[in-house]
Amino acid sequence: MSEKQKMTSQEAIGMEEKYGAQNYHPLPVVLSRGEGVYVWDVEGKKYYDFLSAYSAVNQGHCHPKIIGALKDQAERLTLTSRAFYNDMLGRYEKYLSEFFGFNKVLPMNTGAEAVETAIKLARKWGYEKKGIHANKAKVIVCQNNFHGRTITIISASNDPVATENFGPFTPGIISIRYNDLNALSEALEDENVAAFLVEPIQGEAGVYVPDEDYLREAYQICKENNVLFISDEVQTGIARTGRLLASCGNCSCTDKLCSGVPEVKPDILILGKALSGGVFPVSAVLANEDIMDVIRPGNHGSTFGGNPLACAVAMAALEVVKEEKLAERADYLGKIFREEMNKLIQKSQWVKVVRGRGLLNAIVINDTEDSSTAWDICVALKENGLLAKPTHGNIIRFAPPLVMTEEQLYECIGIINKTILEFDAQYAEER
Ligand code: IF1
Repeated sequence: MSEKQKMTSQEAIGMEEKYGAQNYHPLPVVLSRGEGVYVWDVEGKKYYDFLSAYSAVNQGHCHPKIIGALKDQAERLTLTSRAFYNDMLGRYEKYLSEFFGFNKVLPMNTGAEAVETAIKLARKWGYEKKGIHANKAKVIVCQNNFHGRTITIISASNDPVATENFGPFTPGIISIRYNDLNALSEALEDENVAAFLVEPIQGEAGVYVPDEDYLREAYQICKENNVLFISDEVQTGIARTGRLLASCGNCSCTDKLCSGVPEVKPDILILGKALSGGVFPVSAVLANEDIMDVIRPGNHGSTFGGNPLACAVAMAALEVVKEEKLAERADYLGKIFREEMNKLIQKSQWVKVVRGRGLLNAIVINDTEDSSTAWDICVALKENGLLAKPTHGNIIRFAPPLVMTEEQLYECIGIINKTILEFDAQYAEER
């Protein structure tokens, strides 16, 4: 970019405010460059990224291998549509199937599209394989879920901010409490249920980790009732939680991390975000043939889904996960992080709880949900060189890129400690 084109943070924020729909309330920082675990603002200040674009940038910003694949493929062929075959899609589908241990892939773009796809697939399976009467199929979801922004998906949401004045909503959804097996058993008594859609860890709800045996048992009772278990791993997948998938013990991950973990192999697996390393939207629905074969030509699709550029980028992004052992790294660093946050809890009146798995963690701030404390802490963290974002008022999510080193993590823990203990000192002074 030429000097003339450069702008200040204030100018950039002003333009977004003037010309953009106001559907976000971002932290006041304007980023213009990223590399690995770091991002830089337009004034050149460097930050640790502790959001990773909501876990899309697990492989780190602008990973050279992924960007290399992007450039190579961009110079050859970017889009054919599915009206014709291309020489990358089959290769990618084979790679993805083997990587995650399924035998069929349906490629899409965004996470929400993949969730929609999974719901369509489950309904069609319900009618054609399970024998549910026409238009009666239901899908069970969990309270406080986050699966995306389309009308059908928000029909499954109980967040008033996401749903108010967007009705009428899609019927056929049953909402039950998360982490409640009795509620699931009860809901499964309805023979029109085609599927149970669940996040293995609820991200947006505030990184809510269910009981140890929840997913395995939930899967079991779904099987007993001939109901599909759909795992939304858009946020938890691709090594984020210290294993390749948060729900799956039966995949091709090379490491020992899966063993000893409750073995759940979802009937339908939904991936997005880090499937492309955050380069551009690439999502996928995976299932075995006996489910996927209800989808026939014309039933579903997307102009961009399965484009050769996405195929090249996603394969590179998954290679990086394997080569750089990102699941092991997330597992190891996550333990250090929670240990250190538990020490901070002893010292600070502002931090109540730390929870999470791998490098998907959150701290709960000791203040009311409508207080601005978590926001103020995030602004102070930004000043000290670390970017994170509050969720649900008083919760701060911490999800750095998984390529972080132990040394970098300790530096970040230092920043978090210093920032929060400054809040304690300030509070003591005010009293
Ligand atoms: C936004 C949250 C994260 C997801 C799961 C599907 C999707 C998402 C489990 C849809 C997307 C994003 C969307 C983003 C904020 C973000 C988010 F805070 F809202 F919940 F990550 F924590 N399933 N999550 O988490 O994927 O269509 O966006 O590609 O601003 O809406 P998408």
